[in-house]
Amino acid sequence: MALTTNKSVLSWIDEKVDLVKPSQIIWIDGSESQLDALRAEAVETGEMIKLNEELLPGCYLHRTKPNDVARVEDRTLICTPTEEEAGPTNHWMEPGACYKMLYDIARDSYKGRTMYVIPYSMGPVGSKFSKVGIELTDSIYVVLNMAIMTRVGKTVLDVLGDSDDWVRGLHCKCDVDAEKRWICQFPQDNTIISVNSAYGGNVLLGKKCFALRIASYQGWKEGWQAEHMLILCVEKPNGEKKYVCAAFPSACGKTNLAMLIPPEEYKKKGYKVTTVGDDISWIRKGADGRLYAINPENGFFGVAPGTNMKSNPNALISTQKGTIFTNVCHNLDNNTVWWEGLDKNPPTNAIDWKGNPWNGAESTEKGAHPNSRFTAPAKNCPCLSPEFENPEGVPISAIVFGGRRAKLAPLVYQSRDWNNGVFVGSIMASETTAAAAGAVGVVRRDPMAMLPFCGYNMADYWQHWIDIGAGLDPEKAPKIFNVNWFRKDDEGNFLWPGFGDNLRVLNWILDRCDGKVDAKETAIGYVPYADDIDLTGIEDEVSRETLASILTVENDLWKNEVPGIEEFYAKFGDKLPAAIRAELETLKKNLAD
Ligand code: OXD
Ligand code: MN
Repeated sequence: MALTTNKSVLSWIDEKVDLVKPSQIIWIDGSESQLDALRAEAVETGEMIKLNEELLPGCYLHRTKPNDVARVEDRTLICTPTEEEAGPTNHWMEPGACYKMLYDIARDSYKGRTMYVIPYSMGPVGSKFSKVGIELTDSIYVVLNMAIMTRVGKTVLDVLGDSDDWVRGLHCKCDVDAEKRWICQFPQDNTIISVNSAYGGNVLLGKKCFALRIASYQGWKEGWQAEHMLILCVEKPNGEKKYVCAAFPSACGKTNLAMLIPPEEYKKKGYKVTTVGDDISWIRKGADGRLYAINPENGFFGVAPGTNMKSNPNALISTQKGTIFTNVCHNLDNNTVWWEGLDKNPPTNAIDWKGNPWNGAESTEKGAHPNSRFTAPAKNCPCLSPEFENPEGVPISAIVFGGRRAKLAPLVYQSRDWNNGVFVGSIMASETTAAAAGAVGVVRRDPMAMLPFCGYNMADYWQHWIDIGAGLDPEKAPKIFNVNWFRKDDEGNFLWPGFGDNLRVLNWILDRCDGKVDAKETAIGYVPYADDIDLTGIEDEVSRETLASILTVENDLWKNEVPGIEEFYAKFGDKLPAAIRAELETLKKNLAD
């Protein structure tokens, strides 16, 4: 039975029912009993495997088709009326043509199947930050993942009432045919359609599709921001809490930074780090003139390989109950899961991510897919911030951008002001690693880590950043920084230990925000004096000289960087904001001086 009388909801669902022709419709009410019945059904059909209840209570394993293991950027479309609205960094299709293509694929695809109607809230239900979505899906796996990643159920529809302000989402698993796989966003219609995939990033429509692509467009129109940023809190020994938002391209340790464990000396002094979010921030101005952020998600969709008790104990502990694992290795000896980098004892009696028998002592193949995932409830996280559910969000002191650069960017630098900070975000780039297909060490531009996630023209997005800053009192605006944990020596060794020691850098950042520490002005912005970063406890690993070397700004290297920036900016033609162009001219001038 329908859980709402909202006409816009009911008529849209009727239309989609006519299109896909399900044999029955089930509304997800958010009750544990309903979710439990779905879990049982998924186990019965083999869609999920129930794991050891004693070791991993409430946990399940799912395998996707081997052709369906990651987001598909070249099949992700932004369907705005004109190509210019989508901009040069997005794949575009005219909405009419795209709807026709998708409807032809989706038509009758639910025949003999159930349509699940998932009402969900991105953000705490009823918060002024939050937005409602409805996802139609024919996959129980999607329902159960959405029930972890978002707030689902009847209460969401009660809050929506008769409003038309909700995001339409249609997911059709179809035949999981990679040739007919499309992930399409229609920003002007508040609509997302995803066909022929069953992999999380493509089908959990609340996440990348809504909370970034559609929401970035909504934020542009409504005066707020949806960003690909974690949110963490540094609690100082005096009890003061400071919140930081940070954006990094993938494979730069975002989840690890969000759940950072302070070094021993910091712990002893009373420092604590808590997590508000590990992937997405929705940011808006509060009544006091400061910027506030929420994490619109309710869980972590994290990469499993490499997660272990040393790299990220908080993430690992988060996965020990109520978690869905996707494409990891199944240890048959104790009915648990394993992945590369979990420990040094791969199971010998196991099933790999493709569903084949696997012996970790002998096999040269991977047991878990490199992009295998855990979907874990945020409430499991031992370091979850008490402000996680705060409907008012948390006040942001600093915004941090970052990337992986072996030589160029210093360990940390501060932008001169807001507009310069927007420029710093716009030139973000990372050197590719062996983890992704393609050449290693190639610079990929990824402004604000939003390249695959910005739902409109990136030039308009940068202008939106500039406009947000213009509406802030500079005293109250977050200060903007760039970090690079990945500087290497000539032999290719990392020069900074990273992980928990990154708190030493965060501490300098927060001291700068409070005006407590001086900095050296360079061509690109302010860098720390080497004496101002605390090395207590790691002096053997990082000498003062090494630290000084990774704080250097080499003007010659930066001069070499400029043509790449200009080439990237040229794609935007006249739409490039004048303020951004002016920042580039200032950089060139500073480098020439
Ligand atoms: C993610 C991503 O899965 O950014 O969070 O790709
Ligand atoms: Mn992400």
